[in-house]
Amino acid sequence: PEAPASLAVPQAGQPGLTLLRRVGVVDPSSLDDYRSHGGYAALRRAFALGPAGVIREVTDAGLVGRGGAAFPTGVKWQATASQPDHPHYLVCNADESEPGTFKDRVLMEGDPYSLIEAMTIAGYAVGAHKGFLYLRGEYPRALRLLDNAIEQARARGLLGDDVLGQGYAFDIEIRRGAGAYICGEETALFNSIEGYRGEPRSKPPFPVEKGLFGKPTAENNVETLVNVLPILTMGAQAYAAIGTEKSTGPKLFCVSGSVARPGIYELPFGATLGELLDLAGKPDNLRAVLLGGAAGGFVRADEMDIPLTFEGTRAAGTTLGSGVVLALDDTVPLPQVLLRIAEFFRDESCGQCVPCRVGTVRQEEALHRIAERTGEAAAGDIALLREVGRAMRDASICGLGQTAWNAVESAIDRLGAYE
Ligand code: L3W
Ligand code: SF4
Repeated sequence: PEAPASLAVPQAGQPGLTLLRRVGVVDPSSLDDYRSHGGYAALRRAFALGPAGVIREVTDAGLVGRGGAAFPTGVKWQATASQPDHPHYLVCNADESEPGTFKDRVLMEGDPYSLIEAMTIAGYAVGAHKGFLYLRGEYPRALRLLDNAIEQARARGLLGDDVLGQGYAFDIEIRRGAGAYICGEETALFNSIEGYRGEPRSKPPFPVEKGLFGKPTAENNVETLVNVLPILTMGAQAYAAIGTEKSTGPKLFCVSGSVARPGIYELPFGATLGELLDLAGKPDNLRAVLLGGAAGGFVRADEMDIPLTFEGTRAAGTTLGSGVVLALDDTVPLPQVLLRIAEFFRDESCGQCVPCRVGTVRQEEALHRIAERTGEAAAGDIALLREVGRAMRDASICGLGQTAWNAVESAIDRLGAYE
């Protein structure tokens, strides 16, 4: 189905935004409008700096991945750029499928040229001449706008054999996902592009060495790439002054659930969970917040001081993930939410490895049983959940199986679910 045209950005048009500054302001189908709002200034600066200079800026800015794992982007780009094997590839992971995550969609629908410009810069930095944009299949509006943006950029010499007359060749091909969550895992995504089943590969080797078609590949999330534009236009130092020392820059948060104003919010890293929820309209009867999506964890309503940084959420025993903030008030039936999460993982497991294939089924079964019992009768199944959860975390090949028990564990230990 066609996505609605209105973008869920309560802050649209407000001053002081960095990543969202053009969203809801520019015409997303017009290259001229993008340029008149500062578009392509970052690419010009990139050509002035040269590939090594771009990587230095991104490293000095402290940019880390926004897909959930917070890996340093400069390290990834440097490792890709330095590989002797060729060709190098750039892959943009736009298969946004984490439940509760919709930030990349807003960027792509509201400011599609920014992603095309950022991919061109990333390709230049890592020595790639071809970029793949792997787009979630259920984002038809983003597809239309990105297709148009790529076509317009080609027509104006901003993609193609001689980008901006600088002698650098780069082009972008869009590939659509087909509804499988696992294809957002980088190596399953490569398999999908190559025409194989979307099953994760074992790492190492990491994609920087052997990625798409077995070649050195830099794979980055949409939001990560879009951050490169302000890094180059404002400079690494000014960018690093936003946020905290370890989590630099602005961050997009996907706020949904029991709040008055759900949508995408941009805040500097370091704002607290309470500050964000106040912006979104926190309910008086808030019971819990799911941070990081289905792969993340629950925190209680009295934990609003948690700083929204990678290090702050880690220290609080939870995760920031891709920026999901799903609020649940005390009318929401928690066992049903947990069952829905368990069902999701059981459904989306690719089935390649036993701990995840079997564990996600056993987890869902145990949760069904517990939902019908309490106290003593549930204790055995909670012990079973812990054992299965440990096996999935320790022995699964990829992040799906490794995180499939996170939300349930946190609901039991932090929220006292089933007590
Ligand atoms: C070179 C090394 N590269 C790691 C690279 C690696 C990857 C990146 C992060 O999962 C997480 C997951 C989800 N040399 C390297 C290296 N790399 N060591 O760094 O790697 P990794 O394995 O820590 O994570 P991952 O497999 O990319 C991502 C969590 O994010 N998540 C996200 C879900 C969904 C979305 C979405 O819908 N947009 O993001 C939610 O919490 O659980 O932990 O590139 O190659 N030595
Ligand atoms: Fe597939 Fe799950 Fe194993 Fe990942 S952990 S490879 S999704 S079976």
